[in-house]
Amino acid sequence: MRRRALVLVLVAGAALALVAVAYAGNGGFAPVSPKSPPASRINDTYKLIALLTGIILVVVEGALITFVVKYRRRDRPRTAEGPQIHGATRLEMLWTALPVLILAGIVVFVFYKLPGIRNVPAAKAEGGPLVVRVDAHQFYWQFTYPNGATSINELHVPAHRVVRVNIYSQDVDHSWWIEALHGKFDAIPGRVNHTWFKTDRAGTFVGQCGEFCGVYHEAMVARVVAGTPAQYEAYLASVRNPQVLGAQEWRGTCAQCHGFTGAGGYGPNIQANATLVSPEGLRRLLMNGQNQLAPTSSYMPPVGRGWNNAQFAALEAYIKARVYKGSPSGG
Ligand code: HEC
Ligand SMILES: [Cu+2]
Repeated sequence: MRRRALVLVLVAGAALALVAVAYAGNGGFAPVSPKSPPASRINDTYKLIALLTGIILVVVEGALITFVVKYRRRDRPRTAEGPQIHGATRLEMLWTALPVLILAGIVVFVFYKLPGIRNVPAAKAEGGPLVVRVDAHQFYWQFTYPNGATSINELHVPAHRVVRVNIYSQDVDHSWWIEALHGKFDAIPGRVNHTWFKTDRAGTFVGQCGEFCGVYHEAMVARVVAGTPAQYEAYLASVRNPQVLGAQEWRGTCAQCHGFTGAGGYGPNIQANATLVSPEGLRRLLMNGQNQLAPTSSYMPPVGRGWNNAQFAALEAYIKARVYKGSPSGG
């Protein structure tokens, strides 16, 4: 009677667990569905390994449970010895060879898929891939397009176009990862990594910095927005506008620590800080970072390292127009 109740509870528990997974759809249980060739090749590899390990799990656990039930003690005395079996050559060969074959199969499959994940297609028909530079910063993503325009946290591309991403870091290790589009690639200071993608549809694909990089690591969310070629061109033209760029810079970087109005947060209140309206002082601060103001142990990273003049100018103009509340002449 008690045993039957126990079995019932276990079965109900297992059923609930499965229902939860099914209901959640893909609630983080499996990888997101791929929308670009490298991601779908990675996904194929995941599926093969999941299938093989799934079969192994069922076979091994099934045998274990069967044997536990079948060869249970029953009413034999506790001290009774089981039969002493020695040597089962065929079985031993089998359980040695099979894992070797399975592992070899996985290795072959991975090496078969790898070139399609790593090598950027030549895309000759479109005049070569669209090459975009990604700079990882504490704590935002910066994108530089072939015409020199930049954007923050949002990368716009034409859908169905091969995009090569060159990945740089301006400070510490980060990791560039848009799960639906490609694998995870580290952004390492002093080194350039690259990956590629080609979205199979228009849409927005969200990614997250994949390497813990400091206090606002979790805020390093990147969006890849794929649209028509005309939408892409229009976006490039829009970020040429210093006001748009300045707003992106303020919101994507400074506001994170100083608040949207500059009233303070992790970083101090800077609304009336004279450095904001001193172009040289501001550049020095943004290129080098700072850790001086007592009694705080918080640190401002060199958020503007690698910026060009247009980027600094756009930020200065935005700050003057929208943030700075001190005396107009500055300090
Ligand atoms: C990761 C958090 C962070 C970000 C991002 C950040 N700051 Fe700071 N900021 C700080 C901290 C912390 C301090 C105080 C530094 C210290 O202790 O010296 C600071 C100080 C400052 C100061 C005061 C310097 C002084 O000596 O009075 C100014 C001005 C400033 N930040 C402007 C900016 C601007 C402009 C941006 C965006 C381009 C920005 N900060 C981005 C954290 C940040
Ligand atoms: Cu990061």
